[in-house]
Amino acid sequence: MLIAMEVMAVRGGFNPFGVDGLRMDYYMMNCPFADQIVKNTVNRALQDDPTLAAALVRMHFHDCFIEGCDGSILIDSTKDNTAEKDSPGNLSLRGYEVIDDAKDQIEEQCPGVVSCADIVAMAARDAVFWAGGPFYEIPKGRKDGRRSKIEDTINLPFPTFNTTELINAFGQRGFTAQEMVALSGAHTLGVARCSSFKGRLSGSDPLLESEFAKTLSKTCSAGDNAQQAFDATPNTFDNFYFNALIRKNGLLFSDQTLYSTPRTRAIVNGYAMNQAMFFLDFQSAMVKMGRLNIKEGSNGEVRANCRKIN
Ligand code: HEM
Ligand SMILES: *[C@@H]1O[C@H](CO)[C@@H](O)[C@H](O)[C@H]1NC(C)=O
Ligand SMILES: CC(=O)N[C@H]1CO[C@H](CO)[C@@H](O)[C@@H]1O
Repeated sequence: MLIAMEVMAVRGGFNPFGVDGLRMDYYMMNCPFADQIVKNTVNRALQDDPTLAAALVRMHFHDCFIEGCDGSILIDSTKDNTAEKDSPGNLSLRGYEVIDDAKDQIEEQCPGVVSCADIVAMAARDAVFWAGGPFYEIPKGRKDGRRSKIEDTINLPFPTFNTTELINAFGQRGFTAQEMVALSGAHTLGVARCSSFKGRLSGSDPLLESEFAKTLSKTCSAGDNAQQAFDATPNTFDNFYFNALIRKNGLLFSDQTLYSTPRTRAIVNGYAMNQAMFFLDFQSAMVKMGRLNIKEGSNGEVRANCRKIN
């Protein structure tokens, strides 16, 4: 059986063990209820506050894009180290207490086994599904990293990026333009604060349509922290985001730019027309994102407390 699977893997067929050491059944023997605990915890939290679905999905993205999916986003700053989470531009990340809650319950059942990075990845998966998006199974076995530095957050894409810059930023991490557009579709959930898009209102943004500019100005009249939803259904995972781009109602420049170049415009049109296709591409891109620079073996650890390096 094992040999047969290895042969398949060599031939490039479906490999249940993954190309790295990640496996679907990684916790089957030593923490069989890990997935269930995360799912129940996320569902309970989202029942109380549906806006946390967006937060949990974004948390996984920021975790993976900085230093790989290694839970570095969860680390609290100490007197000697300012962590990723304390960078001004990224402060609107939320939902840390949901991860802590799941981790506490898991530690009670199987101490020292399940990494915080895996919990973040599972929580994002469960948040997408809870919000009406696709269910996708994810391989597990990520180890937690020991580095979390504010300066690393410079590696996140900026909301001012044009399509070329977005394709480059995601291309550097092995994503195609199509996968980048699919992942941007995560903006079907959640909100941005005025500070993230007010630069568009200075009159220099050729992609900003005048009616939509009025909407954004009105939002920003309430200050930098005033929130604007990415689409009409910010707590529902659907393809409305892509329809908004077609109507020139993309919230960030980095959203609307996807409709401005022929190559990505075709992808946006496709997802706006066919939600099932968006879901399919999104789930495989999320699984791929969840494999970015993962740490294994002695390159990482299983943190006892997600906020602190052991
Ligand atoms: C393509 C490049 C991307 C850029 C430039 C970008 C930028 C941003 C910005 C500026 C915000 C608003 C932050 C705020 O004002 O508080 C935001 C929110 C969000 N981002 Fe992205 N993002 C990108 C890709 C992604 C990806 C790949 C995901 C997940 C797979 C994601 C998930 C989210 C979610 C769910 C929110 C809403 C958060 C909430 O409501 O709490 N983003 N993004
Ligand atoms: C995108 O931005 C880069 C860097 O600022 C610039 O060189 C390039 O011309 C821009 N591309 C388009 C299509 O606007
Ligand atoms: C996307 C974003 O706003 N990133 C910012 C996170 O915080 C760092 C540190 O302030 C900034 O350099 C990034 O631009």
